[in-house]
Amino acid sequence: MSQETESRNLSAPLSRNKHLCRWVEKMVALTKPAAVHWVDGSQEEYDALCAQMVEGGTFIKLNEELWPGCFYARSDANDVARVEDRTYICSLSKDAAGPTNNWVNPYEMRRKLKGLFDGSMRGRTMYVLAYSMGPIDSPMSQIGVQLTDSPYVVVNMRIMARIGLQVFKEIDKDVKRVVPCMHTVGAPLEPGQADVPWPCNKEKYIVHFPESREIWSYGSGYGGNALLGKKCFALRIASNIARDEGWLAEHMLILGVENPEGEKTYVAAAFPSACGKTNFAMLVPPAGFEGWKVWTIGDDIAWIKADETGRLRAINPEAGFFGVAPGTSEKTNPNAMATLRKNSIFTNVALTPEGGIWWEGMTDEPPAECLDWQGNRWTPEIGRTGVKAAHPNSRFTAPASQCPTIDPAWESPSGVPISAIIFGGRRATTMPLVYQAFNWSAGVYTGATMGSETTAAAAGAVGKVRRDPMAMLPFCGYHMGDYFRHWLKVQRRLTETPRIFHVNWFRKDADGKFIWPGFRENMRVLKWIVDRSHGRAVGRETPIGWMPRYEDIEWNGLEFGQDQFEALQAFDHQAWRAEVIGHEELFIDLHDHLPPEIVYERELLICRL
Ligand code: TSX
Ligand code: MN
Repeated sequence: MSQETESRNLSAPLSRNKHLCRWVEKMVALTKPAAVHWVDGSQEEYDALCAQMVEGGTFIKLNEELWPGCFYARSDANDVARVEDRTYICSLSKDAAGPTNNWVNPYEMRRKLKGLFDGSMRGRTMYVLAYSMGPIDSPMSQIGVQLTDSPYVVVNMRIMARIGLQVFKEIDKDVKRVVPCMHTVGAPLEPGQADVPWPCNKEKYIVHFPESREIWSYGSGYGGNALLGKKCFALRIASNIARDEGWLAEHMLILGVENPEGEKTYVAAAFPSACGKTNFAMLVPPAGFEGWKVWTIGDDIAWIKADETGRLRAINPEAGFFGVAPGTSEKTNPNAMATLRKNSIFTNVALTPEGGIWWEGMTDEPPAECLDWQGNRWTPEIGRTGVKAAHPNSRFTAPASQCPTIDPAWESPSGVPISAIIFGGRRATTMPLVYQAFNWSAGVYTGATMGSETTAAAAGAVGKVRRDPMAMLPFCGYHMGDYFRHWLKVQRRLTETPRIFHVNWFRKDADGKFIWPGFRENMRVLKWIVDRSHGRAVGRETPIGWMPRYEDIEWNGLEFGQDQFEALQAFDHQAWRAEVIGHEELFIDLHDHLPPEIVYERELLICRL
């Protein structure tokens, strides 16, 4: 530890804000930690926390030659993913939360949480972690302060957000409202009691109070349950703020397409899980696209707002990638591999004997031997029995600044202009490779009805379409019907409306084979989307929207026949009749809040069919 950090009194407040200091005191009295540490966000502090976690067994330092500045963690087997059934939106009225969120009366929930948090940090250090979602100097940024007893959370948040002194300085300016975030792993230590590598509680509560803009998280140290800036703040709380202020907090990647003339077009895209969102955000153009470049702004969350001229602009509120590791490789995503080479944290992947890491799909050949995500010996032979070396939801936490394709404007305080919005899903049938919705409200309908076929990884019947409107089903902090209304309303602020598209990389032929090669070849679809967004008249009208003809796609560098393309884009009347009936299932749940435009768009679609 540096002289400076060593000599700093960690429990001395780093903010002069009276409200903040009083709240911290109150929460100390409630949770009764053994110590308080105001997080300054320095490298020295980060290094010290990592060293402390290595000492305590939470972290293993990876081989410095192979993985410089990287650490490895294994979570408790009961704490490996977000817990949707333990996630609550505690609005004053149940109706405001809607049927797709869990709701408990906020007074009742506060009473429950008070009991759970009482003494919950005994024997541990409470970290006072100030963070900014979005660049410090951006008017679109929002500030939170997370009180947590998890040093793992602190170091992950240092990668995922802007934290520490710079944020306390912002708080002391007293211009932005601060979202208070309480977090405990729910594992107090009695005097003399030994700690475990991954403390957590089998009872978990991930609670949002949308009116008072508060987050309370109990019992988990993993991902979206514990890194409260991400799903809890940047989506569930921010969607409430955005609804009140007239902007959009979306579960979207942002990328920029640069053509050989240097013209740059930014698009935002929403996909449900297991569609390769991070891969798309870091796309490498294929052969035949020399001079083209895809730039990455973000891979998960977009805050989108109309500027004073009526154009949508977006920021990525995050500063890092918390990506699913399995399936990430030099082939599927070389830019992600380059990003996570150093200064990254790996959770629940496999550990190799030389102090490296591995996961399914990282290399063609698995290592001869390693330790799996639970610390058990793993060999390819064991792998053949179906035992995974890495947990399917294992993660890397990596700084966005290390991404080779990170956009020069990724931290621009005013964001980047959005020309197109893409929705997508994993669909074996019905959905063509790409189509463009006729207009904004038809596009909102497309987003509202999107869905993905359940894969083996997800619960439920394999092959059944699960509706996931705008990929926001688990992340919208209020009634989904009101959310659609808000989307429709946003158009009134716009002078230039982004075009809306739907893509599907996953259509299969009669033999069950993927028709589209996907990955880098998706650039060809992206080019058509960019062309359409600039108003270039390439395509034909169909009942569901505008579609490219074979000659509207750039095929240079790929052999893909017209017949294959027709199969990929085929419009199947019968399948679409079933599709619109499927839309109704979701709408029935939302009917009393469903905006009339959505019902009208459905009628129009049925007429066109
Ligand atoms: O990420 C994917 N993308 C987007 C890439 C920019 N994946 C992986 C999804 C799991 C997270 C894809 N999988 C994509 C895709 O476009 N397409 C597919 C389906 C597919 C898989 C394999 C092949 C072709 C398509 N071909 C061979 O393996 C040879
Ligand atoms: Mn996500």
